[in-house]
Amino acid sequence: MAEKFKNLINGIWKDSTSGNTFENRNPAKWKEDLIGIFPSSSKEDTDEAVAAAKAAFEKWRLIPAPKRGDILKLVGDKMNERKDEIAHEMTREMGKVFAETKGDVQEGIDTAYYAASEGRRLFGYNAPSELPDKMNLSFRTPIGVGGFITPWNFPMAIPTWKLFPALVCGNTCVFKPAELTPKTASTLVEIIDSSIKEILGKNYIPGVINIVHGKGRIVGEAMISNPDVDLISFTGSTEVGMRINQVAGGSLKRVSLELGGKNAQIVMNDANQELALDAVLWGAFGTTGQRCTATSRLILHKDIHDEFLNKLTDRVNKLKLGYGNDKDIDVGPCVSESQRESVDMYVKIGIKEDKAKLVCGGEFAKEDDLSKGWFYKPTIFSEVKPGMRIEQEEIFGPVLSVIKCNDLDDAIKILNDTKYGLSSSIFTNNVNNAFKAVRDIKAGITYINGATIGAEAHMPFGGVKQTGNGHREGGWTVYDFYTEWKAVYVDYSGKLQRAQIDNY
Ligand code: UN1
Repeated sequence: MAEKFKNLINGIWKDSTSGNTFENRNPAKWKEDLIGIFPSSSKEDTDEAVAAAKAAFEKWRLIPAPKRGDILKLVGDKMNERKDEIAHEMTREMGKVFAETKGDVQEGIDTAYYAASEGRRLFGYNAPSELPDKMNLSFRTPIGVGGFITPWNFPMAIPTWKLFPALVCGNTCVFKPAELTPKTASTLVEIIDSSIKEILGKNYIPGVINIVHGKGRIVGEAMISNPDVDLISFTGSTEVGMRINQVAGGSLKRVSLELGGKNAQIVMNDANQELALDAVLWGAFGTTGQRCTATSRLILHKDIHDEFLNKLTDRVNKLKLGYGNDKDIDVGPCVSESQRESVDMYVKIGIKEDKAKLVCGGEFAKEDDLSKGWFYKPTIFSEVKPGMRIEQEEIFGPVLSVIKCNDLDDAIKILNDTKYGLSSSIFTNNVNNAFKAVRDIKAGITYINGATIGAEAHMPFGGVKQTGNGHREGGWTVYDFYTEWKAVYVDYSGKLQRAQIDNY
């Protein structure tokens, strides 16, 4: 019998009022491994969770921030203790290899400890008053109820990027995780709720963290249209992000969007080629290419193009596909059947419409046990030209487009010429090339001699153009999103002092 999971609303684990459920299955062994049954929740469940979060906010905002930080410290400790167990289960539900799911949990632990310490900072600033015997201060204050909608590719790290800073700042949370990775999300919420209980004891506040499983079309929609939700943080597709911005903007909610990417790695003729090869393999095929930061374009200088492509193809053909909890696996499956269909659709577009050259891969992987899951062979297209669909549209799978360039200016122009701007990378041993790239590449993240993936938890994370709406996650930058500023003027002169009038 598969385990049955519940929502957490107002401190109580309960089924959906709809009575509907959905299955969570292993993408590497689809038919044989049913992980759990989860509630497919209704608008009523979502509204109930928002009401609980709204009530909890009035108590939670009064808990001193360092105490809220202590809770996050305990959350980080618990995640650390359970790191391997959580990672194995995450590999089981979303497919990426165990080393990577451990990294995903570690990113959450880093974010927890960062948030814990921020509880003792949350700095505001003060400034001199223009009047005598008067003091000017400013404080960060919590906003209220946050709605959080997260994707399946980083089932632990991405929710922690949002929930942890939101909580330390004194906001309360309603969390709707991706339907493909509900188990990792449930574990995270159980850890947060039990840590609140342990630290607050008899003063435990139910409703600070709520999880409502189910469909974006129902739970997500209910969240973004509920007037009691004050802010929304979403990571996912540009299309859905635009819809959220429209609906949530209608009631002036604060909205943070982390959306698509079409990231490129440039390799110049003066680069360390072996290093650049390792990086592109990791950036393009790690996580089966299912990262917003994945390398989906490789821009090769014409002098090294042929040699580099040959070496890369050899290496790609040696990548070992399989279940990510088995030993020595390089690449797991696509997360779902429909995701694999979408990858295959783009490969067909690459061949038929774009007329690019298929160098390797380009089909489902079905040898032996691979036929049990949603495996796709790592794929390379060469002779890709700027403007082709496979060069412009986000594929979110193990497909790399190789483009030849003439020089640095040409490379940067090709790199910049998409509607997205998340991550980017250049391999060069010429310091002038490197600094020019840092200045001219239009992206939120640029790596010099590193792959496009692997951002660190304490650095600003996000992108330009249609990758987002200007906010950043990670580091202290995200604390601007989860707080409202309050300016406070203290007049101790004992008389009415009119600013801008009595002093000039
Ligand atoms: C994502 O794919 O949405 O920088 C997040 C990276 C990871 C996070 C990726 N730390 O690749």
